[in-house]
Amino acid sequence: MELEQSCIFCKIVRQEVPAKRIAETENVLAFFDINPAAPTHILLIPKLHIASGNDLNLAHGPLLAEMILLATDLAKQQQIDGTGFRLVLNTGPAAGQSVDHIHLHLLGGREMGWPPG
Ligand code: DGP
Repeated sequence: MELEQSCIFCKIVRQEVPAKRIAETENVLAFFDINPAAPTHILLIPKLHIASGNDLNLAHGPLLAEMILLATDLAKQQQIDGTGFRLVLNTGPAAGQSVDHIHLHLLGGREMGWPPG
């Protein structure tokens, strides 16, 4: 509970911290990343606090589907579906997870290398 009170993304959900929101569903909020790494860079988060991908289980299946389908809808809306886009779920410090509330990055609008750095 204490973690959820101080979590920056929970604060965005509660509108205690401003964010440029683009879409939401019953369980998912989408907003533009404050530090974009691509011409289109949107974050999709569950409205309820889940700290990391390590905390996911089968019961989260419908939520994950909701996140991915909203991301693909937004990719169409942002017109990056044709050129291509990337969905990223950084999990843990070595992968670069800096906010302990799961977030799916939707990145597009530029060429991307593989493997990612
Ligand atoms: P990651 O490194 O995977 O944990 O990505 C966290 C992302 O969250 C990073 O790209 C910057 C973004 N971010 C952090 N704080 C805020 C915020 O207060 N508002 C918005 N819009 N994005 C944020």
